[in-house]
Amino acid sequence: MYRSHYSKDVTKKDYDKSIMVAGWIEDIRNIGSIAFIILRDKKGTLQLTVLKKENPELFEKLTSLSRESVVSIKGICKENEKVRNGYEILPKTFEVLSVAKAPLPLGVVDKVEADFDTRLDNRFIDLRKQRNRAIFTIRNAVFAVAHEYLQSQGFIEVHTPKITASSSEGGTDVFRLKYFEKEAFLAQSPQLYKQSLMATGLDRVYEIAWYFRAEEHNTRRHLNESTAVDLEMAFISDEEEVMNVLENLVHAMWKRASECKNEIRVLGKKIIVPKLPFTRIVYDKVVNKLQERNSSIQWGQDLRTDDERLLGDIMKEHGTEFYFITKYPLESKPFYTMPEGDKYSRGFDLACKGVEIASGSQRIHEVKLLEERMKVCNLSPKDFESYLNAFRYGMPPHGGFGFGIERFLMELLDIKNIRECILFPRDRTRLTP
Ligand code: AMO
Repeated sequence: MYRSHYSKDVTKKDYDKSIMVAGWIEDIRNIGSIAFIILRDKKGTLQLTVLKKENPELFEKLTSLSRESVVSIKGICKENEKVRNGYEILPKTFEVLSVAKAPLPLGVVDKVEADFDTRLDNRFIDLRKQRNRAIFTIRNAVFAVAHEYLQSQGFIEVHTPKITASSSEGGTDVFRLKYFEKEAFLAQSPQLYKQSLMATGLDRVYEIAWYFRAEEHNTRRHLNESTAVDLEMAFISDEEEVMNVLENLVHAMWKRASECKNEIRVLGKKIIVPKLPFTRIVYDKVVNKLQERNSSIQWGQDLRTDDERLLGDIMKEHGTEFYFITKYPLESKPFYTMPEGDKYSRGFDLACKGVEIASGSQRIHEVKLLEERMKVCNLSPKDFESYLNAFRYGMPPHGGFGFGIERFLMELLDIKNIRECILFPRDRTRLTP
């Protein structure tokens, strides 16, 4: 190994001993007889203090390296209160592991932020910035707790196909591809599979995976490839049981994120854990509230971005940032949504600060009704034969949700552009890196 310690793992016990550190050279300040070099690793930075008179050759070689070159250093760790970490390293030997080309396409510690496209084009450097990496450390933490929470509730993790024969969420924003002699689609959601699994006895399943939507618009909250936690549970009597799992999951994830103190500090954020249960507000009331504030929304329509934002403001005035919108009109929800009477459905959305982060419903589990609803939605049951078969031989009542992780991170960390919340975003114009 080229490293015995990360910058943040050095303790008083290491003082006056020889240790080995490795990382990227962030900055070199050469003042003639002495040089201060800032070395960066996964956990932070440390200072190398190099004295010319002690080893002129080592001094010369180290101080002439280009910024962002990768080195491994063996040296004596000395206590020094004036240095931020409380210690510095006096290098004795070193090895250059990789020399960085100059100039850099993007600075790592520059005060002036590069434009967003330059950042994304050079994401491997963009992610060297502590702030940007912190987002992914938090992302990792919230995924870990999602697994823990769902497993503790008896859900098992499943993986369903991402190349599919039919589209689950409607025709327009689906990516089509040639699958040998047939046409296939990239999965927009695991909807049809997670429901089919409810017929198997695996009656509580979840999947954390990526989905593809050919959304034409380049907005700050849409991706063409995004990540979601999807869940399906059987033997429910109404959608409230699903909403209950969702709010507990979101709460556990928010709480775990609030415990990532170092990352939150680096991001300069404050995370306040919401109280449970989240507010429930029926769709009809939402429409009234929006119309009172001069929105042009008509009953039956889905909320447009402006309406969602306005509702976020209204709910904030009532002291709530998380809320479920329930009892959506049947016509605004997908074919698999369980009707409630003629006009309404058992579909819901979960919004956070005016942004939809999840949606779900109780589903139809009777095949006749499912076929009828498909026809009303201008879909042909013939195209869904294998899905429909799963409903013909014993299908319990069930429901579930899809919960967008990048949307969640945006709201959690108050990030304005969803692209910051995924390592390598795919949007209307971006296919690389
Ligand atoms: P829906 O289409 O509402 O529902 O998607 C579920 C959640 O996924 C996220 N999401 C997106 N995030 C980023 N970019 C996109 N283009 C994008 N599209 C969706 C959102 C959204 O709330 N099958 C149903 C879920 C279910 O009923 O189980 C579905 O896919 O956070």
